[in-house]
Amino acid sequence: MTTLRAKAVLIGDEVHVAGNQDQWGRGGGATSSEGKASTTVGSSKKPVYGVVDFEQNGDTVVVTGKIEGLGENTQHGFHVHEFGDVSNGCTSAGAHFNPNKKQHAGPNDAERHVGDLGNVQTDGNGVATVNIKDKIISLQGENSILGRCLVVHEKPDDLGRGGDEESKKTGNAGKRLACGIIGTVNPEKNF
Ligand SMILES: [Cu+2]
Ligand SMILES: [Zn+2]
Repeated sequence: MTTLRAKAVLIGDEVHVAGNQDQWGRGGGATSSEGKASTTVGSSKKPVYGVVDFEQNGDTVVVTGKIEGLGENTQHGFHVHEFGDVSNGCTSAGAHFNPNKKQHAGPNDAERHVGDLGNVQTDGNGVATVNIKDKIISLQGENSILGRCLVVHEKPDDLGRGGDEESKKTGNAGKRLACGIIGTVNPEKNF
């Protein structure tokens, strides 16, 4: 049996939005204080960019990859969101993937959104190395994350322990810095 694999390329929200801003006058996901997306992209700040691989090993999905352009020594909420749609930036990805109508929590909690993968931690260069093993997300069946969106946030996910209402919905992870659609990969090619 071939191993099920998938991949997501995370691209900054402002880059997704840049294309439709000039053309359509929309700009829902862009950071308002920064003005037009092109100025953000052209600045010296490194855009957020990442490649994340998924491999199904029995009931476990191994998630590995690197995301750069984040803050230095910071934590960032990391989730699968419900829609594989980035047409209006990461906003179009919708809410956390939550087919069973549960409350938001952390990856090790019995009750959680399927998409709740917790946080990624960056090093002193703003690079997060992703290395997660999870038994709730899947590359097949009801909990399949294929065709959905992987999102990395501005702030840490409080894992549902923030004590306010928003904590049980989003973990107070703030803006969506970057996102990418989780897609199938060529099974004959090693990543
Ligand atoms: Cu999220
Ligand atoms: Zn959640």
